[in-house]
Amino acid sequence: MRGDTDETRTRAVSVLESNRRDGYTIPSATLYPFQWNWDSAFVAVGLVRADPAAAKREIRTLLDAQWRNGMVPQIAFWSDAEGYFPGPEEWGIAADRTGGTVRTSGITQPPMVVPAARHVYERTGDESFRDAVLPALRDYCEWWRTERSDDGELVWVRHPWATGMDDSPAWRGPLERFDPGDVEYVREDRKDEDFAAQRPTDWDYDRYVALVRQGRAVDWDEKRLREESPFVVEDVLTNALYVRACESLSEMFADAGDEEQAEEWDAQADATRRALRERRWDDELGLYVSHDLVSDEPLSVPSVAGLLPMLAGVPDDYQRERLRETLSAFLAYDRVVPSYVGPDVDYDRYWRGPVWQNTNWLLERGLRRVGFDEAAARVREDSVSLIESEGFREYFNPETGAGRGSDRFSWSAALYLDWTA
Ligand code: 9YW
Repeated sequence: MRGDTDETRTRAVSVLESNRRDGYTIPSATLYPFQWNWDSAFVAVGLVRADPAAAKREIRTLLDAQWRNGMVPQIAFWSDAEGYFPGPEEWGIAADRTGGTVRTSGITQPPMVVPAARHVYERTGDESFRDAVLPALRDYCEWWRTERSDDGELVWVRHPWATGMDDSPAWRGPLERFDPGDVEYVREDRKDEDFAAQRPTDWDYDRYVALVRQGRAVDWDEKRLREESPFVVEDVLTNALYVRACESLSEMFADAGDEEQAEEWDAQADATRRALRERRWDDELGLYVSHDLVSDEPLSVPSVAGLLPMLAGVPDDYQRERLRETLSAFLAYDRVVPSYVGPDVDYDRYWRGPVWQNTNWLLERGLRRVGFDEAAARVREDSVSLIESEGFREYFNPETGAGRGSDRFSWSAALYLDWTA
């Protein structure tokens, strides 16, 4: 078996090499030809096992795209490439936002880059890397709490793409509430008919595009968007990763001897963790749920995102036991973990049911943190075997195990390197 694993690892490294551009890795050569934020973070986590210098560079290039206000954008358009919509013109971000380094999209993604940087630092022990990235990482965490939090505890996002789980059924309610009007555009993400059935629907896309145009119309003015956008959501996955980000920042500052900053970010992690525990628990579903800040309503759906606060040490004893029960619904599949287990589940379509390697990786660590070691082992085993039988696919059908979406997908290759190290 180890022979097979070694051979698959070699292929994983070659996928990452072929998806590498100048200092960063694109998620997929056939689908996503630029640098994506949390994709690069997951790539760095795995790449550090094979090529530590490239892992450090991956993170530094992403941080080079940071906006002057601290936001790290979802996409950095480092070079011209065909085949993706919406490109830089559609986003219409003025170059002075980033200090002129690069054009970007106008939203962020879950702050995985902070724990990823810590992971890379931990594996390499490279203090000059730590010291070089710490100020940018701190500015990013600071941006979240000043620009993206109403109460200094939970943080919000204003586009489904920013959650990393674009067409999660959790966003249906808020998206139903607004009429996108007659939006004209040409999708680039549906390469053939089979593939189209595995991608978000036009109904979803119309709203994604309308939200981008709305942002551009007000020149991405955060205050106006907070007041006017129909989509303002405290996403449970983003908040869980924000806690991990603040914890990671605190640990790196402590390591660098800056006790004051270490304490400050530890306190922030604590505040967000407590808010998730006390305000975002859904006792009926037995997991945590996102919250719609426009209608002030919980978005109660059984999404894998609702299990991820385990990663941030959120559950109290009662919640932990309820989560154990909830988990059985997520683990009752041939191949785990589906991204969603509620009504209208679609096992082949994007974030409406398929298994993803990145949420599996986060969940495995979450399960270990709360002591569910058996479930964690199952998640790891299935993740590895899905890749060994289907290749580095973007996502997988939990009932049949069939690979779905694009192939030679970077974070699937990278996380395989970490799973099997
Ligand atoms: C998009 C790149 C991104 C991922 C997201 C995933 C998808 C669509 O692809 O987003 O156009 O940004 O949902 O998590 O980062 O792989």
